[in-house]
Amino acid sequence: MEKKFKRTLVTTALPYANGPVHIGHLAGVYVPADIYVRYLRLCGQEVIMIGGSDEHGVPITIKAMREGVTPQDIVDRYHSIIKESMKGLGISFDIYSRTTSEIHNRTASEFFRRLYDTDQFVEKSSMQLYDPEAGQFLADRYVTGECPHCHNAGAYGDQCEACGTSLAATDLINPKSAITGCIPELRETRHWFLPLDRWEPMLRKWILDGHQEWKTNVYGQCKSWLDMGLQPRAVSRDLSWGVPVPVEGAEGKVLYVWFDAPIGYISNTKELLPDSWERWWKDPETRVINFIGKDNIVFHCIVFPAMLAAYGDGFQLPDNVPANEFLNLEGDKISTSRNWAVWLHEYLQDFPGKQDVLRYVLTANAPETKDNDFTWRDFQARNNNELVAILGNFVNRVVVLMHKYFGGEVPAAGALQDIDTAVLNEITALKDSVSENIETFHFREALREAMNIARAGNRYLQETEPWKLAKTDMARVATVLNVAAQITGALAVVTEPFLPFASERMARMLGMTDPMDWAMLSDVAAIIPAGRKFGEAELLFEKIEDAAIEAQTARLARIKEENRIKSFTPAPQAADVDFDTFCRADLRVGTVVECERVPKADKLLRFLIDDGMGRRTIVSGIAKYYAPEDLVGKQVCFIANLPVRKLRGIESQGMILSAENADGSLVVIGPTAPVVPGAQVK
Ligand code: B3M
Ligand code: ZN
Repeated sequence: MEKKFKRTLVTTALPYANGPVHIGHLAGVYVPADIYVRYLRLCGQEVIMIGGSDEHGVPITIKAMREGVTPQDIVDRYHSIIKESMKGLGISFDIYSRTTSEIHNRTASEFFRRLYDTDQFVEKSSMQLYDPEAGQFLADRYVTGECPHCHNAGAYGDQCEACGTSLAATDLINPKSAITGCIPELRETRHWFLPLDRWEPMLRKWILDGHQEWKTNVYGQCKSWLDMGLQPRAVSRDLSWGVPVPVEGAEGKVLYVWFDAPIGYISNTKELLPDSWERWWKDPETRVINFIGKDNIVFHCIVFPAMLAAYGDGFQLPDNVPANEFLNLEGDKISTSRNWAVWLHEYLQDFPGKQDVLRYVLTANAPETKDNDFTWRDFQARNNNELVAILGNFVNRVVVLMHKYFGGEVPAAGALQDIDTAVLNEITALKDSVSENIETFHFREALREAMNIARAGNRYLQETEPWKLAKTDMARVATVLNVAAQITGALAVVTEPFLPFASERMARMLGMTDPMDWAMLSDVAAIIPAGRKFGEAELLFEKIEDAAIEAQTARLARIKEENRIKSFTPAPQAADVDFDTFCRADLRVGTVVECERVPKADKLLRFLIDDGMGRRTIVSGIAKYYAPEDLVGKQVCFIANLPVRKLRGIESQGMILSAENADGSLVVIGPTAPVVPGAQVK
């Protein structure tokens, strides 16, 4: 790629250490960032990738409170799960640190202090929600209530997740403390605000005039924020968990998590490169790229740049902020609190050795321009029909044929025919397209083009049929397999950013012992020299069977059911009924003598009940929930004095009582010990 800049600093949003990372985080941030960084490294560029856990903020303290442990326990637990699992997936951070580190504390504190000393803040008193029972102010997620915009009842004090609006706790209708559940009162408190309005002209010029090349979702969000007019934003909170506000008289106040977290990018660079970190932040020849999800756009494009500009001292603003949209799971929004996610650490356990499959599916389906859906069926299909059938199959065929005809040693090519030059030209065009797409953050398209190299390879073998030529013209077979070997070599290089594990195995199979680089593709006819000895053929990918997919979909079905039960709210109590009216309903116990399905009615069962007075027929709509034979001999409660009703031609003499479950299913009500048939229920 062209070298306008000397080096690239890639930052990845710091995930909150209040839970493990899931496929949404990966598709939105870490997989695309890793593809980008691996590609730049292959191109021989100077690049570092900065990551780390975001260990402050209210979600962490709330989780600690609910579990009865300390916030430090929570962040220790999830930081190590996140760090290990990212490594397991091959996300190649140069550093993955944390915002509870000593160096971060110092850096964030010093950052605040400098802005304070240079009058970059305004100090204001305002009325904030206070929980008198807990004896503390309720910042951000410590308050829930009704969203003033969309009227979702479960909005948080900093944001409504239903409509995406960012809120102040005092905006909520009917606010409630998440600590004690009590209704908060307003109390006065003093905070520091960053006057974003002062930076509006700079931000307008920098983004709206200077970065029209940004993704439309990013540019559009910035424009609408700027057009609404920027307001001062509080950068401190009344909390005990966080970086203390380094100002006298600020006891009990910490930096707002969104003030300290982006400074984490700087602290982590310092931790990685104590002597040269400034080069990565302050040299205009360094290019900073922030990979984030769409809910983080305003913080990275408006707030953090304003902080950096206020700090001065040469800090560079990001050159690009390639934010993605969201990934859904099987049609529903991914949610940590509802456990609706595929967790990376669990995936790595359930699918050992299949890191590349997940990387592939998340890239092929990346939510680059719109929200997208992850489904297990698509995961299986992409593995079986693309990775196995196209990429794995091609590489395997070439290596097997090389062993069969040339003892595994790549023969020299003879004179190239048109079909040979055509396929080599096609590979050149495709690898250029991969480059161009990666450099412009179009990773899905880049991956498609990389796979098109394998498609072209398969087509080439199909058209040249070396297994037929082998009967008559071994010289021609040598040329064909030499060309095919070049295509496998191109694949080993081109797939490295996307599928690093498979790429490494390809390189081993192809005897590529030197480290790979993108420059090897400058002449695609000469990637693998004649005389190169191939290793044994191994399968790059294996089929994923239905059973593995069904285990995952069954797990999701279980979670859905658990969530339904958790979110069940009983219907409000009905209006009072006087006792005499109630007593007019004649409730009885009877024993089921016969029970069978009503033909052509999939909901209905016909019961014959021994009611102590004789036999009566009752038709009931519970066929979906019971096998008729299981009910025979059971005792049930029924209303005996309802008028007779005809259902499907059958006269039903009463109604069997049942309770409706959270999922709408029905459970028949009966006595807890045997009673005499015909007994009255009182
Ligand atoms: N922890 C928010 C999030 O995970 C946040 C990102 C910080 S980036 C500096 O959405
Ligand atoms: Zn809302």
